[in-house]
This record gives sequence, structure tokens and C-alpha cells, in this order.
Amino acid sequence: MSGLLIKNGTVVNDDSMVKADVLIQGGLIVDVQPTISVNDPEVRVIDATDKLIIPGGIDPHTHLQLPYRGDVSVDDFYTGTRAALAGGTTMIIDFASKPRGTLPIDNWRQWREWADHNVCCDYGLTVAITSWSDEIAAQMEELTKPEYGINSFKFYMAYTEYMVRDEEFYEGLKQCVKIGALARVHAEHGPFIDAKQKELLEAGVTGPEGHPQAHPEELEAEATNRACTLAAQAKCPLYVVHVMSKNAARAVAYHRQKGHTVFGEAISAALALDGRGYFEEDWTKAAAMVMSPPLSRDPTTPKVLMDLLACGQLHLTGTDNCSWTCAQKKQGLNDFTKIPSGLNGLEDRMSLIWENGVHKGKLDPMRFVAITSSAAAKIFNCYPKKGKIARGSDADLVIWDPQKTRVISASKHHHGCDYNVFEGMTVHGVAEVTICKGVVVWENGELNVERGFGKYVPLMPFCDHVFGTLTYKKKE
Ligand SMILES: *[C@@H]1O[C@H](CO)[C@@H](O)[C@H](O)[C@H]1NC(C)=O
Ligand SMILES: CC(=O)N[C@H]1CO[C@H](CO)[C@@H](O)[C@@H]1O
Repeated sequence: MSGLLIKNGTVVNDDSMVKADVLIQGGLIVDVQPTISVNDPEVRVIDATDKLIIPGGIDPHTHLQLPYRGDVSVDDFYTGTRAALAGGTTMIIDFASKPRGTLPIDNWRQWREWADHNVCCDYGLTVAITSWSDEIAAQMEELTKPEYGINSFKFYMAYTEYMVRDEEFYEGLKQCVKIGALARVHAEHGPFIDAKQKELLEAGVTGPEGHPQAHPEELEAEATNRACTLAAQAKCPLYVVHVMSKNAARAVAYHRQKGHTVFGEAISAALALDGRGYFEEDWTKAAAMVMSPPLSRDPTTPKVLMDLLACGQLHLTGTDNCSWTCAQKKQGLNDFTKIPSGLNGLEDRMSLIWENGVHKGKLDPMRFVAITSSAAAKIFNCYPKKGKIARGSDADLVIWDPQKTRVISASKHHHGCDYNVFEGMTVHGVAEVTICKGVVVWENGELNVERGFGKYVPLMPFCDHVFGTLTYKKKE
């Protein structure tokens, strides 16, 4: 039987690092042992001396091919997942999100249609709830059945056409607990942002510097605290997406310490960049960084967010995005509120976190694996199928060179966009070989994978990593 044998590397899981060989057959890891010998010419042997063998990254937060205000983000399910594989990420969780007035099951079906024939790695979905009714509540329940495979829903507290009001959010949270789904929230103060944008435009502020001014950090912290408080009232586990500022992170930690199940996600951009870029003279550079909530203008924030990931007050990392070409960004040339929101990260996340986390001495390689892969697999209930190197797990793994460096550049990346916000950064930690579902898909700087190679991963509700405290709590 054909297969792969990776020899002489160090296998890193979130709880151990051991020198071991890994045998892969039929898309699965079939053995992990100190020494494995196979006498079969059909099995290809790969040398991993001085390299780490890590579980493929899982990015729990992408918006590929997102239709937004009449345009579509430029990385689709094909280019986006190719870029992911080139950077060592082998699974994504994308958001099926459409504006108010649409139905969750229709949106789920639409995303499956877009993704299934195009994804190059496995993917799961979170469905966004952008309005509230009995019909929507019933559809949420339906979506948690195995044939749909949804175990999380996202709520926006900002963006006029996506946001739910607090009382709708509260109803949604109560429904999530009932059906065993994790609630995910974009925590910002929507009505304030709308008012502030108007105010800034009237005062003649039209450039990208208006963006962070319309989204003050304190309001992200306020909304994060409010979201956690409402979730605690509803006794619903909560996942805060893209925690961008120190005080938002403190709100997550505060509620966690009070005993509520709250997860905080940091995104790669917030760990590598700060918001001083919005004040760049070069419009294109400044506009490229527009995303919400914005990057923090405090230059110490990226380090602090990494420290919080290291000590467990934040839990995992994603990218959130959603890349646009420079031409698409130009829609907002005379009005910053029209700059499409979002930036790249899928290809560079793993290296950026190695560089700023492990290379800087803040994370050990096991914690790196936890925050780039295993924690996501646990929270979304696909562990140890994903996020672990062990017998029986999917053969999604990366031969990682911890010493090698590369320079990030749009001229070399595999994204669909013509701009890279991390342009020129040198990062330690490079995905030498990416193996997805038992197949070598990235090697020697080349991708070799077919459109549609990835599969949809149904995610089941009532995950113990999310609902365990509620399930076993003594009933009052
Ligand atoms: C693994 O290491 C052993 C001992 O150092 C060596 O003999 C062998 O050739 C190496 N295997 C590969 C595939 O490089
Ligand atoms: C942090 C970030 O970049 N968020 C953006 C990701 O893309 C979506 C869709 O454009 C935006 O809504 C987010 O603001």
C-alpha cells in the first residue's frame, strides 16, 4: 500500500514533543513510534532531521469569496485555501454570512455550493445570524443536525446590515445553549460607529485615518464586556472573534475568571502590526490595513496580545480575512467608510506567530501548536481527528523548519490580492512540506493540489470542551 514515512523529526503536539517517525496511509496517520521501518517501495520516505512535525494549522476565522456591498473579496475558496496550504494551514472555518433578511439554511447551502468544488483543504462553517425570528431560531436547531454539521453561530454587534440588537443577540444566545452551539461574536458598538463616521465625514475627515477614529478601542472593550455579560446571563458559552485591543482582552479574561466559558481569539495581523499605519502618507498602505475592529494604535498591543496567548488568557489565533485588491480598496478613496474592510493573513499566520511568539521566547513549540491548531480543533469539536499527530488522526501535518527564514512579499505569496500588509517582514519558521489528507501538497516552494481536494467537515454540537462545565454542573 502506498504511503508516506516521515523519519527523524520531532513530533510536536500541544502536550508533548518527542523524536518519532510518522507513518501515513490512506489519508490517516497509522503509526507514530520512535523508529518505524517499512520495506515497501511504494512508501515514500521523507527526511525530517532537525525539523519539527506539527499538526497542520487550523484557521477558525476566514471570509473567503465574501460578497460585501456589491463586491466580492478577492481570495476565493481556491486561492485562499492554496495560500493556506503554502503557509502550513490545512483546515479553515469560514463564515456563511449574509445581511439581514436572509435565512441561515439558504446561506449554509450557498456557501457549500461555493466552497465544495473549490477548496484545496478541509473546511467547516459557522453560520451568521443577522436577524431574529422564530423561523431563524428553528433553522438554527435544524443546522445542528449531522446532515448540516453546524455547531457555532456568529452574531455581529456592528455593521448596519449584519448587526443584531442586544435583545436579539440575547435571544440568540439562549437558543445557542438550548441546541448545544457555541455563540461567536463580533464585539463593537454599531450605532456609535455609524454616528461617529457621519460626524467625521461632516468634519472633512475622509482618509483612512478616519477609520480608527470611528472605532475607538474603548468601545471595543465596552462591547466585549457587554457581549460577555449577556452571554453569562444566558448561561451561554461565548467565543469573541478578533480581540484587537488590551482592554477587550482584559474583558475576556475578567469574565473567564468569574467562571464563564469565554474564548478569546487573536488574529495574526494584530500580533504583528499596530495601527499607526492608518496615518501613513501613502493612501494605499493605510487603506490596506482597514479592518474592523481596527489595529490598535498603541504600539505595545501586539506584544501584550501574544503574552496573553502565552499565559492562556487568550486561547487561539485566526486571521479573519478577507483580502481585497488595491483597486477594490480604492472604492473608498474619498470616503474611508467605503474602503472594503479586511486584509490577508491565511498564508503568513503560522510564520508570524512562530516569529513573534516562539522565536521571541514567549511560546514553547507546544503552546504554538495549541494556539494555531489544537485549541481550534477542540473548541469546534473535531479533535483529535484534527489538531493532533497520533494514530488514527487525519494526516494533516507540516514539516516545519524552525531555523529557516523567509521574507514576506506580495510578489511571492499565493493569495489573490496584489498587496500584502506584512510586506518586507522577515520571519523565522517556515512550512517546508505540507501534507494534507495524506498527500504532499506543498514542497520545494511549489503547490501541487487540485481544486476540490478538500472536504466539508461536519461539526457536532454539545462539544465537551465548550459545554463540559454546564453538563456536569450540579443543578440548582
Ligand atoms: C535517520 O537517522 C538515521 C541515524 O542518524 C540515519 O541512519 C538515517 O539515514 C536517517 N534517515 C533518513 C530518512 O534520513
Ligand atoms: C479584522 C478584520 O480584518 N475584519 C474584517 C474581515 O473582513 C470582513 C468582511 O469584509 C469585515 O467585516 C471585517 O471587518
